[in-house]
Amino acid sequence: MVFKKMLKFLLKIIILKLLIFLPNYSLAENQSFDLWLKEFKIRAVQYGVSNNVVEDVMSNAKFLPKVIEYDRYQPEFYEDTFTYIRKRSSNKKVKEGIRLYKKEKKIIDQVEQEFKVEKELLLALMGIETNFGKYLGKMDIVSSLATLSYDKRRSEFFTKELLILLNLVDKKIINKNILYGSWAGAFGNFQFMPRTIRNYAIDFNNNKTIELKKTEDSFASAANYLKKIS
Ligand SMILES: [Ca+2]
Repeated sequence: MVFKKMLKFLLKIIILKLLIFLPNYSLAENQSFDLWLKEFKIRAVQYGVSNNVVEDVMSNAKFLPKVIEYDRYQPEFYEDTFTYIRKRSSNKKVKEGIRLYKKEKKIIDQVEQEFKVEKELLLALMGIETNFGKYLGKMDIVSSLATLSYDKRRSEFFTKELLILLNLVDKKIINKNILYGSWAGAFGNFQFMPRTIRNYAIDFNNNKTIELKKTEDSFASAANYLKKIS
């Protein structure tokens, strides 16, 4: 039962993802990254982030050409649909999900009951996003978001994401030392963007910090997200 249901969700999520990411190519000239950074820091302080956190977190922000490359060549576009789906949904993936479920049964069942979100959906989503926590991404997401903010293509969107992230660090909701994730700034087992963290993430085990790379907080946060958007 878990097997079939999860496979069904895997396919559904992949198709949704394919529909969401529509290509949008427009290149424009950029000012220098350093100048952008200077202006961004001023904006962040105006946004309400403390000066210390802005200086501390942004001091290591770098322009990452690779991020721009990824942004222009997302797999949704350079793989044909069949290859894309085949790579991401398989019986093997479902089996891995079941293995994780057996290991974390207590927490996952608790989350399912409390939020009324099916565990198979949560597992399928985690399988698609990070292959059950195996690919959390190793990018410094402050630099990823800075690069995409600096880049003209979707500057406003990513600037806002970066401001929200700094705000979360400032409020000590998110630890600044673990900000590694995807090239687009997504973070944790379910690849939440900063805005999703702010709006939906939960400190499920009540230890005063939201740990989206750990089962408890990440499953509860994903369940809360799915419950609220449905
Ligand atoms: Ca926590």
